[in-house]
Amino acid sequence: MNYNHLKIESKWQNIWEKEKTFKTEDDSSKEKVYILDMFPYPSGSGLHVGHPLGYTATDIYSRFKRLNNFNVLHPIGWDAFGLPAEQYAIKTGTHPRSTTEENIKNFKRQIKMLGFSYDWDREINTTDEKYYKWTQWIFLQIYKKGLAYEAKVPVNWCPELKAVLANEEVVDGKSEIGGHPIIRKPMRQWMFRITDYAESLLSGLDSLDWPESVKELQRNWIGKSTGANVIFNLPSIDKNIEVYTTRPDTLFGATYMVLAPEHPYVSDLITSDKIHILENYIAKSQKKSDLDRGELNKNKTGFFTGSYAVNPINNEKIPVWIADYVLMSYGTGAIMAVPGHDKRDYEFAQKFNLPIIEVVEGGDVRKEAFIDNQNGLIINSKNNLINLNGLKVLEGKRKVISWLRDTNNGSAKTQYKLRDWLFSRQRYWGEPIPIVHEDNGLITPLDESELPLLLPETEKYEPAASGESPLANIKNWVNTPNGKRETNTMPQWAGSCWYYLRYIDPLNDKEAWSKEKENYWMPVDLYVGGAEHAVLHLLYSRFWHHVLYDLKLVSTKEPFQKLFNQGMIRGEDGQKMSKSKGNVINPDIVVDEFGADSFRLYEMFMGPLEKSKPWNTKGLQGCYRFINKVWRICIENSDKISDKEIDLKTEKILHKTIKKVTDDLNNLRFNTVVSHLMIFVNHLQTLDHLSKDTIRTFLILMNPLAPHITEEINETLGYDRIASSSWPTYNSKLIVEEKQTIAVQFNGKTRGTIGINSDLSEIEISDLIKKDKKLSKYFNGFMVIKLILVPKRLINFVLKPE
Ligand code: ANZ
Repeated sequence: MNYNHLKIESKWQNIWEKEKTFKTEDDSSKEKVYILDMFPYPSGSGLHVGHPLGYTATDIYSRFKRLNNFNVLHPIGWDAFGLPAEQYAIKTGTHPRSTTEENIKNFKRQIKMLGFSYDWDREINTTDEKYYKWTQWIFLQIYKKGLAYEAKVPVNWCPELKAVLANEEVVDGKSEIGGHPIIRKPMRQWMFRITDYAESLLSGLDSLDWPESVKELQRNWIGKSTGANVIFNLPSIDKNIEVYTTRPDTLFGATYMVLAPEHPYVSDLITSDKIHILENYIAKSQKKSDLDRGELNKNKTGFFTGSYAVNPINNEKIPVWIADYVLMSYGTGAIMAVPGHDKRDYEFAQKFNLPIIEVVEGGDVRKEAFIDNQNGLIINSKNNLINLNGLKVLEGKRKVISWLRDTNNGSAKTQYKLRDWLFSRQRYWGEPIPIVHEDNGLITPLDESELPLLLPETEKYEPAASGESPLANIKNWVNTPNGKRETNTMPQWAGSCWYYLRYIDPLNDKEAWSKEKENYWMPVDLYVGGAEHAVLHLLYSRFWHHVLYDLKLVSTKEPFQKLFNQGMIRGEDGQKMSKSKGNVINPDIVVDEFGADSFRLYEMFMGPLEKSKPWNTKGLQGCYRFINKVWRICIENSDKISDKEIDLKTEKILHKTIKKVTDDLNNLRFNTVVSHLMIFVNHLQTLDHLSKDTIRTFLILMNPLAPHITEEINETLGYDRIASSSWPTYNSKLIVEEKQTIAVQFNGKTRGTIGINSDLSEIEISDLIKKDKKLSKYFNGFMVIKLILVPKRLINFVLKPE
């Protein structure tokens, strides 16, 4: 009997589907584990090999946990609103729904062919009205809590796409999709007050088991900074103006002031001869994004207003300038410029010949080194009101802040970089926002009983000429007896902000989820997905969750307890896979030729899950040969298998294998799991006699990774289904290990030694060496092309430059 992967795999997939093997019960007597994938956007090009990397990992972990008697929730669905289907509709007239349905069909076929153990009864689709009814319902809860508001804001307007894009959809002043130019244009929008949750989103991170790098990205995005607001007087217009500074200790070094061109005082401050300069300047500034004005701004521009401000600490008059490197959207839109210690101010002062005063010791002011010198001592900062000289920066800050407070010249202030979330889009293919603008001027949310507010049917998907969404053209939908419907729709982020809650109770038509079930299943115990979602998706969904928590609609403050980012699979040539490079691997072809089990095993064997790694057909073939070997040993040579007991050596190896596989699965170290299995099979190959029990135990260990072939062999041997069996345990007496020291060589040169357990595999030894303080450096800049292990003596890495 030859190994026929196509026959075996479709047989088991049909059985699982028919018997609903992986249906999850809301059985609260068992310990639960909620294992979540970032659900895919069903694009026209189908699944790429990166998707199954994460999905295979979570599938293995889910199967492992089920065998360990956990009640596992492992669902899948479709994040199916979004721009590509809409653009396709504009081009071809095909309704986005039918494009989306087609794509989902293809994705589903591909996911099913890989044998993933999802509970398909919980499948969700963000574009399904039964789903988006509740997305709209959550919008209403957020609105009623006072966290949604309308505002006229300058937005990224793309004349070509006729759509407003979010900042993250704009790259270098061009649209991320299509690369069309973007201009800034004020428009009425819906905003979410995510800034009210800045502190909550920041402090919540501390309790999470997430990669430190992702937490750091979120912290930077929220961008908390502490400092002071300082009040300066503007004698020419008899007004006070506030500036925000993180360095109140440098107040004696403020030699000029800068206002953002949009600052409300600007028009009062400039002398009449400069009005036209201002108008020109504002027009130019508004074409730039905040990023271009701030961080990326290398050639600073600006002009003098002709007016002066009075520095409260020394009563000196400093000139007031206008420049767009100061943003209206941050702090107060005005700054005290300290060119001695701020790089941006330094560049500006250099260009316009403004005075530079050093107030923190740290070398020559004209050199880079003095800037941001937080460790120096304060100098040049003394008068009859206050003396800061000799203080450290931190002490100086504290002293100035209390002086500001005591003299009513300012106060301590905390700022966040986080901006309110622009939540509306001028698109058709999104959730309608359940709001009516009444003729009497009132903004009225729909009653919950009126949900879902359905997307109206149309055949024209072009936005209105005004830039409003295509919905604005559908008059009989827009007009209600008392007013007009909101025509903006929600961004694609909306559906993915809460999908993990709907999986808990996907068919509930009375409420978004039942409290009881939510209480049992939340939080998500393991969330696996790509690092590209490190900031926005994870921040937005955490924001919704924090709000829902405050509304007592969910029982945990944070939604995702543990997060894992899988790495990227690159092309065989080491480059990012892309159609244009012709290096894309199509999973359909791989599965057809080698089978899902080999594919799954190979994706795990490629290397640690979090690493980015190149595809390698030879590696895949190696896994296919391994699977075939297992088949030969268990099926073709089955005459060697009997009920007789096995020898002690094999028994010991088996128990060590159980321990290692168990430990590594618990720690998501799937690549080493594969190598433990391979080593064990190599040992089996040397034996004349095999015990049926040993084979059965081995099949269970291998089942999470290669579920089809293991169930097939298991059935042939006459055992109950693995899917309804239990994970094996090991006898700790059988796994005492022997220590030994071996030499470590790189390209044949001995660079040190390492102490190991005698039964470690090549990969495990190599992992240890890569983590070793002294030895790991030899890998820098090199890749391993070959590994030679001489047992008990040495390991040699053959390297070549990367
Ligand atoms: C004086 C000063 C001296 C500053 C110094 C920095 C260093 P973060 O850390 O990002 O919060 N600033 C304030 N509002 C601004 C705005 N609307 N546009 C551009 N820049 C603005 O940075 C806060 C610092 O950025 C503030 O502290 C201010 O410059 C500037 F040695 O004030 B500082």
